[in-house]
Amino acid sequence: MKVFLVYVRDENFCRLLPEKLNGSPSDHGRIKVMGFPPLGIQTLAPVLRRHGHLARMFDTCHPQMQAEHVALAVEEERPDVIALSFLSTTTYPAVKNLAKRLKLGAPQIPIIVGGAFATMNSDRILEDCPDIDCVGVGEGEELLPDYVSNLADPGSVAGLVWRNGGEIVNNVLRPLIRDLNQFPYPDRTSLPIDYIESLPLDVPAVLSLDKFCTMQTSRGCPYSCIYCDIPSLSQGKWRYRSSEHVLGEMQQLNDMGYRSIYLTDDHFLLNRQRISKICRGIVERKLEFRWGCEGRVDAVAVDQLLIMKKANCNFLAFGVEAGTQKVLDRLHKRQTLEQVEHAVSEAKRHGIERVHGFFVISSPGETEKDIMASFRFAARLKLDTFGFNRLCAYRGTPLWQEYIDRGIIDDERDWHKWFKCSDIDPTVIPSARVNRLRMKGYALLFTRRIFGRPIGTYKLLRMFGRHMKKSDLLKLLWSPFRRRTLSRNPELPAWMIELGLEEPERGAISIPRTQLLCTGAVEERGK
Ligand code: B12
Ligand code: SF4
Repeated sequence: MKVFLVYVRDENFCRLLPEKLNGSPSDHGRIKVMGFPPLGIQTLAPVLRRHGHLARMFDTCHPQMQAEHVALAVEEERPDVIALSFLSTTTYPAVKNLAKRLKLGAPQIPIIVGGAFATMNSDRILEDCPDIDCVGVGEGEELLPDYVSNLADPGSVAGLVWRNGGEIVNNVLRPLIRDLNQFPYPDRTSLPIDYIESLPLDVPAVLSLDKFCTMQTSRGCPYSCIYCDIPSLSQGKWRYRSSEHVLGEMQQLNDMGYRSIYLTDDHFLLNRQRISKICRGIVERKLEFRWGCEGRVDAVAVDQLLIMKKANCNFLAFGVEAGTQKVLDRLHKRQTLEQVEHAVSEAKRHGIERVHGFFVISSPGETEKDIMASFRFAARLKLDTFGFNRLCAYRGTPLWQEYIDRGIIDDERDWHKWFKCSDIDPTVIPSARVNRLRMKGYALLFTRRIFGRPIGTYKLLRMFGRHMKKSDLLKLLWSPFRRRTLSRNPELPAWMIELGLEEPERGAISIPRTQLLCTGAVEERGK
């Protein structure tokens, strides 16, 4: 069978490398894109091939892989299945548009979708979008080949949600894959795209022009932060590939010339022994790439940081989230401020080049004082970079459920949306005020940084300045203080729209005390 695998992107998370920087030698007709590679389809393509199928990949970041180009390829090559892959709620409208366009040209070719959002919303998607034929729930390595081999008998494919005439059928769930070592390594060569290590910002923030890719060595997370979809996606379990299997892939990447790797594991830092084995392997094999990862502050052992540094780990991102214990507890973060301070300073002491802190602001119950405390806390930490995003609610998280229970979200009508908490929750500081506080906080943070750690700041700016125009660097530095013009109106729950409310009536909703004790959500994501 022939399968088209199409990764659908949010436009604002990728862009073509500006021409000025485009002259490096590894061209060969490949385009260069500042963004993360589509690891989901890169993972599934070789698995399908191993089952004897043909797999062709598309990534919508490529100017020649837009809806009209994919539609043309479908009409010319007549694949047996079109598989659309996307990550988040924010991309669902683009996926619907693409499915509609593809169905127009080839109504008889089945379209299956998969990925995190599709997994959480399978039957709703089928009710909502007639152009999508079925949804693959969860991991695709076993499900997709099974589906492709059983097109005439979708009822037999565990994990599939499909349409049988007018009825939506939920097949039995497919258990999580136990042995993650059994699959081939992702295909990082077939797409004619080189992905450039960069920050997902509105200026070309290129970090390096070295060959860059992502990799996943483990899946899931056993914690339960209230803003995060991972616990429900991974059923609270953490599963991992053996260090040998991981090192095999790393060796391959090294030999292919990759010099920068980002691990997209939900929580790479969970198992000390495993980290140690992987890092020792990198050192012994003399692998030359540098790498980065994300993890929780409470999982970092000093001995691992030393070996991680030796193994060329140059970037570590921690989910700090807040500078008050009250808010951390509300987010169900299960970490202390002391643990944050310890992890960050140990990472710097061991020489990790760039230590990043993810923060969220405008959590339920967070006061203006609490927000400023987070900025002051950030200023005290030895972080190199930081991001303060407004907390958001996504379907599938405990926070989403809290909002349903509090009558703020109507799951029937709002399931396809995502919300900034400050737009919908009366216990959260209003959005406009949050933005002003954020500017004030950044001003404080930048001032303390420049005067408190001038050499560190200079080195950091030099690192960013290597591949960025001076004007872009200035724009980047200025961006936190820029007055934001909204690119879209805030997403609001159906009932607020009906009542013509542009923001929640603060103080109007009384919240049961028990619910106040455990809840929150992310604009980007936390750890
Ligand atoms: C890396 C990452 C990013 C990268 C982007 C990566 C990229 N390729 O463009 C960056 C940092 C840019 C990013 C941005 C955002 N992200 Co993000 N991201 C992740 C993360 C941590 C890992 C994704 C990954 O690499 N997975 C590894 C690959 C192998 O897995 P996969 O793609 O899911 O594919 C597997 C299955 O899903 C399935 N599958 C995939 N496609 C298909 C198709 C079919 C047909 C089938 C059957 C199966 C199937 O099979 C694959 C193998 O098992 C996930 C967390 C997670 N664990 O999913 C969050 C996650 C997906 N992100 C999330 C969010 C919210 C966002 C943002 C909206 C945040 C923001 N506002 O800034 C943006 C939106 C970006 C976008 N849509 O383009 C949420 C989504 C929640 C939701 N309900 O929407 C997640 C789940 C994180 C979380 N803590 O909740 N993200
Ligand atoms: S935010 Fe990080 S630590 Fe919390 S549940 Fe999600 S992946 Fe786990």
